[in-house]
Amino acid sequence: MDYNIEVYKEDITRRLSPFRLHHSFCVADCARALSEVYGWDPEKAYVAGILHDVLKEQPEEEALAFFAARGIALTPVEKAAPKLWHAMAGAAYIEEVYGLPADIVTAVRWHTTGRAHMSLAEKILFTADFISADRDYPGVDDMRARARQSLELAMEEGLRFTIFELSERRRAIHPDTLAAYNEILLGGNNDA
Ligand code: DGI
Ligand code: FE
Ligand code: FE
Repeated sequence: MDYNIEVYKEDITRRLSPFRLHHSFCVADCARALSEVYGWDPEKAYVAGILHDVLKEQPEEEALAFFAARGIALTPVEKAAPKLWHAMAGAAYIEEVYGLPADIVTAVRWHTTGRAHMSLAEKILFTADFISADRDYPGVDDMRARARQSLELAMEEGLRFTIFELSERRRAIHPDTLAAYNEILLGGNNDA
């Protein structure tokens, strides 16, 4: 499939601040590199990275109208966490507007929370968002080392950090975040 990468770049350049634009390019490069190691299509990974935060700076009222128009109902946790909306809206947007394939769409859809039974594409984008070149939190180099060993190792640590931070700030943890964490922690697909 041919991807109109120049069109996607124009789209994010129009929609995102310079800071987040730079982040998107870094995630795209990182997702491509991880794909070369772990075996997803590097071009798809680059596209997913470019577009993963495409609606991150969409005004909240617009996001809510976007969901309402598509009959997408938010759970109470989602209603209380506008930071989760860009993944839900972004996935619907890139599917509708660009007709992108399901592996790219689901990678964008779950790049913020993760979920149980993640695909390779989902794991690669989720991990790339944590370790891209623009990230500089304490411990990021350890995260990069983990990601070279295994995606699950990096994801487990990333999810633990997210759950810790959110609980410190008295924020709700999305069930998909917990499902992703529990599955990796227990070492496989442990339903129920
Ligand atoms: O879009 P980015 O900033 O690059 O990164 P992201 O899509 O991973 O978004 C991170 C934000 O999402 C961060 O502020 C925490 C929030 N978040 C992630 N998982 C959960 C969550 N917020 C809630 N309330 N619950 C979650 O499970
Ligand atoms: Fe994001
Ligand atoms: Fe991001």
